[in-house]
Amino acid sequence: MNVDDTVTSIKNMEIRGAGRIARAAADAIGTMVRSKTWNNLEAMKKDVLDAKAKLIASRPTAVSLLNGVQFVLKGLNNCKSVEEAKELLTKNSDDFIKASNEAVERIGVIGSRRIKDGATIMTHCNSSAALECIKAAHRSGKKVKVYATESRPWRQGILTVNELAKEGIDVTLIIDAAVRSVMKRTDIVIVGSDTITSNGAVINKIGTSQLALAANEARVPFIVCGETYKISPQTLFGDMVTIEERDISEIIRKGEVPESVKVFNPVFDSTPAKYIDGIVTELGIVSPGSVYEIMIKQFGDMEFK
Ligand code: RUB
Repeated sequence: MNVDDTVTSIKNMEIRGAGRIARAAADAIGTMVRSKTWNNLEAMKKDVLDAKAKLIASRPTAVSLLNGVQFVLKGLNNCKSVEEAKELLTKNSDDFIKASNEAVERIGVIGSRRIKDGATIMTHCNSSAALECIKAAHRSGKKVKVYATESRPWRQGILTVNELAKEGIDVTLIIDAAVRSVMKRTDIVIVGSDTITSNGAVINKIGTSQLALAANEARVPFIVCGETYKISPQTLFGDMVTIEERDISEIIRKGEVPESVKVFNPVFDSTPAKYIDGIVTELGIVSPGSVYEIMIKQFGDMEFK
């Protein structure tokens, strides 16, 4: 898919989920670099940087998008010719997509070890990484039961229940307001992440922090899954994560309430580190307090800004 179509698909949520949008953005740059011809390196760099700007603006919260694109552009400034730059960026794009898919698979294997045979799991929204843990546990022969939240307003929970049911997993759909009540029957919560900050807080679908509070109150372990490129090095320097606000038409039909009524539609929230028992990455399970070390290991040689 070309850059503009990818941007449109990300904006209108045809492509959604932090990992998927990062892979789509990497693929869009790879496709552009493969298919276009340039007379000089400066012209190519300009197009690539324009594409980067459009792609990273398509959804503001998931740092996976920025990190994925940065990965593809890594080394561009050292290239001496268009041919060299094309070869490098094409390889970077393929490498990122491969590594990203492998990371999800690895997270599934590692995270599944935290799921006991007979466990009842609660999940929120639709996270490939979180669902991979549940599927891997199921495939390894563990009997699991899942409560999946509806995740208003986009109802990504419908995707989740379909995906899990297809695998033959015992899954129950609940409304978001049922979280605290159903937590009593839950052994472990597993969710995904859009951005992980340097102090171990996790930004994920709106409502995630409610699951975390309810889990904390009920002494239920709260596990987050995130590929290491969900970590935001910028947060180390005080940058705040922008919480995306989407159109109110996602919540309310025109004319349903008087014009004077304000409607607010933030689509992500932040869960502080103190409510998180572990972050499952492709490198292993880390405590939220160890995010900084992982960040340095993974991003040490990259430009943070
Ligand atoms: C999706 C969402 C997911 C994370 C992680 O929100 O919050 O939990 O993106 O997903 P949206 P993954 O539907 O608004 O994009 O593990 O697939 O990267």
